[in-house]
Amino acid sequence: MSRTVHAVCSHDCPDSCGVLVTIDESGRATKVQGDPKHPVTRGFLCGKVAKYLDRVYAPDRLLYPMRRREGVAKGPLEQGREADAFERISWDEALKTIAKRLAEISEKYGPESILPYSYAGTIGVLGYGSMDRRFFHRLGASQLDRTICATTGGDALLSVYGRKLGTDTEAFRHAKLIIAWAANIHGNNIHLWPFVEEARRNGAKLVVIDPYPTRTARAADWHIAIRPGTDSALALGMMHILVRDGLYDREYVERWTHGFEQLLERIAEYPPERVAALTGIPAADIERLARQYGTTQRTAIRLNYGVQRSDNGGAAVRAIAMLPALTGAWKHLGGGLQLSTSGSFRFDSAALERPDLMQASPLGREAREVNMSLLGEALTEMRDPAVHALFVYNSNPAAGAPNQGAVLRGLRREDLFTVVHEQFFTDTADYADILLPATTFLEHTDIQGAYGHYYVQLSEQAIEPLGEARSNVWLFSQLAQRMGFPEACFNDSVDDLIEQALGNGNPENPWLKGITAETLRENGGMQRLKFEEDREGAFQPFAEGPFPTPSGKIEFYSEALEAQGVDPLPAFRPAVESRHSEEHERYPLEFLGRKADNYMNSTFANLPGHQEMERARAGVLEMHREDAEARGITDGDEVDVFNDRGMLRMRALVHANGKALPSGVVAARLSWNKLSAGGHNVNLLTPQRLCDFGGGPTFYSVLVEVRRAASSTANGC
Ligand SMILES: Nc1nc2c(c(=O)[nH]1)N[C@H]1C(S)=C(S)[C@@H](COP(=O)(O)OP(=O)(O)OC[C@H]3O[C@@H](n4cnc5c(=O)[nH]c(N)nc54)[C@H](O)[C@@H]3O)O[C@H]1N2
Ligand SMILES: Nc1nc2c(c(=O)[nH]1)N[C@H]1C(S)=C(S)[C@@H](COP(=O)(O)OP(=O)(O)OC[C@H]3O[C@@H](n4cnc5c(=O)[nH]c(N)nc54)[C@H](O)[C@@H]3O)O[C@H]1N2
Ligand code: SF4
Ligand SMILES: [Mo]
Repeated sequence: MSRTVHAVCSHDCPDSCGVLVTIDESGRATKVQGDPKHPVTRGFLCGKVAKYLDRVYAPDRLLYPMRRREGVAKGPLEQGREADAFERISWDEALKTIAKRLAEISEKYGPESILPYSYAGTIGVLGYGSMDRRFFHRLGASQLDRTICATTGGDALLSVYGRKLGTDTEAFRHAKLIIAWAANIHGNNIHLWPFVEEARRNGAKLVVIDPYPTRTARAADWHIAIRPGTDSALALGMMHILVRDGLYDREYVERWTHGFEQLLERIAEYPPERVAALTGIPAADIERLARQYGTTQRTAIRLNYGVQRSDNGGAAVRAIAMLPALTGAWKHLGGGLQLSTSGSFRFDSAALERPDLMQASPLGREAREVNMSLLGEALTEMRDPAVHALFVYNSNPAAGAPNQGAVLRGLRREDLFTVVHEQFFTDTADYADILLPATTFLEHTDIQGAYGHYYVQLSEQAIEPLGEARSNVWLFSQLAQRMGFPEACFNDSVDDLIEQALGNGNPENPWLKGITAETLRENGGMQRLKFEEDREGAFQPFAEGPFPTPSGKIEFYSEALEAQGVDPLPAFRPAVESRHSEEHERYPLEFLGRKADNYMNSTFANLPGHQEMERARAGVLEMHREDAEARGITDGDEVDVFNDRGMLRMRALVHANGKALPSGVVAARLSWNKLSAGGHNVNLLTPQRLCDFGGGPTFYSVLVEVRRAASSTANGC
C-alpha cells in the first residue's frame, strides 16, 4: 500500500509550495505533486521541483561523511570524480574531529575566528536557523550578517511601512493593472502567474519593467526595458507626474503619510525628460505609465529583489514602494504592492536561536558580525582575529558569492579549517576539509512560512534519510554534545522546536495564535494566518494606519535612515559601475549575471534533466545586435567577457530583435563553476561593493567589455 505525506518545498522561492509525496511499501518516494488543496500551489509544481526525485535519488548524492585525503590540495575537482579526493569516515569520527578542531581554534585564536556561513538552501524554519544558531552563539563564533539576497530591499520596505507585508497573492486576481517590477514571475514565482492571468482575463493589463526580456516580459502587454540601476529615477518621475496632474489620493496622503512636503521638493527634480535620459525610456512612455497607474484604482505592483542588487538599490525600492502610498492603492482590493510577505509570520526566532547563549560562551559577550556579502574580504583580509574555521551549510558560496576571485583565494587557504554540510559535491565542497551529508526536505520534518503568500505549513518527513544523510538540526545538536555544552536546549527535539517556533500565546505573533503542529495536521498540513483584518476575503495590510514606523505613518521621509547617514528621501545616484559612471569608458557594457530559470541559484545545476531544460542559455552571453556588430561578433561566436576582476569564455547569443535587451546591456546566467568553461561562473565578474544601505551585494551593477575570442570561428563550429 502506498501512502501520501504533505511536505513543503524548502527551496528559496517565494511560493513555498505544498507538496504531496507518494511513498510505496518499500519506503521509497515514487511521486511528488503540487498539493491541490493549497490555495496558492493549486496542484502544480515548477519544472525544477516536478523532477525532484531526480535530485533526491541522484547517483551523485553525498551520502557519507568524508575527510579530505592527506596531500590533496583544496580546489576545483572534476564533476563525478570528487569522491576520489576524500576518504569516507564515520559520523562519530567526523563529529569528534570537528569538535576537536573548533575547540583548538577557539582556544588559540579566540572563538570569533570561527565563521558560520549559511543562507537559504532550506527556508524551513528549523533548517534555516535554530539549533545551528544556538550552537554558534554558545561557541562565541562570529555572527554572520545574512545580507546576500534581500536585506537592502527588506530594510527599504521597512523604512517606508515598518513591516514586510504586501498585497495578498490571491488578491492579484482583482487587480486591473499589474506591474511586474524587476519580477521574473515565470522564472522565479510561477504560482503568482495564474492570478495574473485571471486578472488579465477580467481586463487587467500587465506591464513588465526589466532590462531583460524574461518570459514574463514577452507575455506582457507592455515590456519597458529600463536601463539597469535607474529604477529610482523612474519611480520618482512617475511620482512627479502623478502630483503634477493631481492623480494622487490627497486624503490618504494627508492622513497616513509622513514627509509629503519634503517628497514634493525631491520629485520636482525628476521631470519626464530628465528621467528619460537616465532610464532610456522615452518621456512619452513615462507619461503613459504614470497616467495608467494614476487613473486605475486597483493597481498591484509585484516588486522583486532584482531591483535592489545595485549601488542605489535601497533608494530604488523605497521610491517604488511609495507609489501605492501616493495613490492610496492599498485601500482597494487587488491594489498595493508585494515585495515580501515574510513579516507576517513572526516565528519566535529568539527562542529558536537563543542569542543569549553568547554570554555563556568563552567570549562572554556579543560576537562581532561579519557581512556574508564580503566573504572574499573576510577570508583574505580580516584580522583581530582572522578567520581560521569556516562552517558552510545551506549555501554554496564558491558559486553564489560576489567577488569570486577573493572568495576562492580564501577557500584555498590550507590553514583554514573548512566544514561543508551538503547534499552534493558543490563548488564549495571542493574546498572542504570535512564534508558532511545533508538531508533533502523529503528526509526531515520542518515548519515553514513563505515570502510570497500567507500560509504556514508543516513539512512532514516522507522518507528515511538516504545513506547517512542528517538534518541541520541533528548535526548541530550532536556537535553541541561533543563540545560538552551543558544547556538543555541542545537536546530539544524537532517537535519542541516547532512548538517554540509557533510560540503560542506570544503576543508578538497574534496571527499564529491557535496554530499548532496538531491543528496544521488536521488541516492537511497548512493553515492561513489568522488575520483579524481580512476584508472582502483578502488581507489588505496597509489600507489604513497606524503603521509600525517611528512616526506611525508611511514614511516618505525617514529620520531613521537619516540617523544612519543615509539620504532620508529617495534619489537617483549612478552606480559606480554603470553607463552613468566614469568606469564606463573602460568597460562600456552593463552586465547582468542573472539567475537561471531552471535552477535555484546554484541548486539543481548539476542535474542532467535540469541542465537539459536550461541548455539554450547555459554558457551563453546574450547581447544586443548593435553591440555585437560593433565588435565583429556574430551569433554563436565564442567571446571573452572581462573586467578587472576576471575573464569568462562564453558563447554569444545575439538578439535578432534589437528591442529585446537594451543596447549596452549584456546578460548571462548563474551555474556551478566547475560546469562552466574556464572553471568560473558569472560571479568572477561581480564586485565586492555594497548597496546604499542594508549591506546587500551589487550583483547587477557590473561593467564589462566583450571581444570575439581569438580561437572563435563563426557560428561556433
Ligand atoms: N551573480 C549572481 N549571484 C547571485 C544571485 C544572482 O542573481 N546573481 N542571487 C543571489 C541570491 S538572491 C541568493 S539568495 C544567493 C543564494 O546563494 P546560496 O545560499 O549559496 O544558494 P544555492 O546556490 O542555491 O546553494 C544552496 C545550497 O544549500 C544546499 N542545501 C539545501 N538544503 C539543505 C539543507 O537542508 N541542509 C544543508 N546543509 N544544505 C542544504 C543545496 O544543496 C545547495 O548547494 O545567491 C546570490 N548570488
Ligand atoms: N527559477 C528560479 N527561481 C528562483 C530563483 C532562481 O535562482 N531560479 N531564486 C530565488 C531567489 S534566491 C530569490 S531572491 C527570488 C527572487 O528573485 P528576484 O529578485 O526576482 O530575481 P532576480 O532574477 O535577481 O531579479 C528579477 C529581475 O530583475 C531584473 N533586473 C536586474 N537589474 C534590474 C534593474 O536595475 N531594474 C529592473 N527593473 N530590473 C532589474 C533581472 O533581469 C531579473 O529578471 O527568486 C527565487 N526563485
Ligand atoms: S521552487 Fe518554488 S515554485 Fe518550485 S516547487 Fe519550490 S516553492 Fe514551488
Ligand atoms: Mo535570494
